Amino acid sequence: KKINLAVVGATGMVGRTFLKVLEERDFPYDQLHVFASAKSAGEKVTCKGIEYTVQELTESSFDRNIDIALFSAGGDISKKFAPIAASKGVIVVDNSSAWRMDQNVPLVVPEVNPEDISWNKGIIANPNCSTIQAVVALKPLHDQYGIKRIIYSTYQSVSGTGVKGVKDLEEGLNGNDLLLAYPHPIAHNCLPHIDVFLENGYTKEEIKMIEETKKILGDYNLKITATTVRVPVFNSHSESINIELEKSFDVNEVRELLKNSPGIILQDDPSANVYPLARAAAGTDAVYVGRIRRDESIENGLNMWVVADNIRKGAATNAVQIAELVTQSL
Ligand code: 2RA
Repeated sequence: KKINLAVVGATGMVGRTFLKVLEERDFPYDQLHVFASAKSAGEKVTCKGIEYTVQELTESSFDRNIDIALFSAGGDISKKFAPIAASKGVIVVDNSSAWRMDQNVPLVVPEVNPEDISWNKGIIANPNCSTIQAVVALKPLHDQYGIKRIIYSTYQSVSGTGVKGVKDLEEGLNGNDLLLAYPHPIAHNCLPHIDVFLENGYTKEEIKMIEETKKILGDYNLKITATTVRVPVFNSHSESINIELEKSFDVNEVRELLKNSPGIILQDDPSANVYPLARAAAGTDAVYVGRIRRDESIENGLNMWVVADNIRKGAATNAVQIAELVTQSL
C-alpha cells in the first residue's frame, strides 16, 4: 500500500537522517511532506532524488490525508502537534521524549517489542538513543536467562546534542571552548551530565534509560541504575553494561545467542583487538556487541560493551523501521 508520509523537523540532524534512511530503504511512500519551524521554512531538502521545499508546521499541516508522520523537532513541538496529527488519523512516530512514558503510547524497538505497535492510539514513541542500543542487546538475554539487575555506564557522542554539540567539540579541539551545548569544555574532557539534574542526583538521561528499559522489556521488576557521560567523540554511543542474570550461563553460549539475535553484530575477539568501536559503527544501523565476559564478583554476572550510531539506529533508522511495521498493518 502506498502511503502519504510527513517528516516534521526535516532540517535537523535526525530529520535529515530520516530522509537519508527513507531513501536507502526505499520506503514505500506515495507523497512526502516535509515540515519544520518558520525559521527553516523555504529551505530545500531531497529524498529519492526529488527536491522538496520545507513548509512551516501549522495546526492545519495534517489536513491532507497523511498516513504516517515522523517527528523529530523537540519535545514542545511533539507535545503540541502529535495529538493534532493523531486526531486527524495520522499515526505519529515521535523521536522526542514527550510521549515515551505515556501509558497510551507504545515505546518500540522493532527487534525487541514490535507487537506493542498494535495498541497504539495514534502516537508511537521512539526510545532514547542510549536505550535503543541497550535493549537490542539485552532482549535475548532477558528471554533466555531472565535479567535481575542492570548497571549502565555510557560514553555518549556529541552528535546526541545535535549541531551545537558537534561544534563545541570541533572548536574545542582547536582550542576554542564555545560552551554552546555544555557547561564545561567537552574537548579532552568527560562530562557526567547529559540533560538536566533531578532532585535525586540523577540526570534525566539516566532516568530515561532506567524507565524506558523497563517499559520496552515489559518488566517493572528490573533493578537498574545508570551513569551517562558525554565524551569527546563525534558520533556513536558506547556503553558498558553489567548484568545480573536469574539463570546460570556459559559465556560461549551467550556469545552464540547474541550473534544470532536480530539487529546485533558480534565483535568479540580481544586476542585480535576485535571489539565494537564508535568510529566503525558510525553511519551503520547495527548494534555491535563485544567484550562479553563473566562478572566473577557476583553469581550469574555478565559484562558486555555495546556500540551503535546514535543518530541512525539510535533515532532515525529505528523510527523508520517502526514506520515500516505500521505500513504493513495499514
Ligand atoms: C543525547 N540521548 O545523547 C540524548 C539525546 N539524543 O544527548
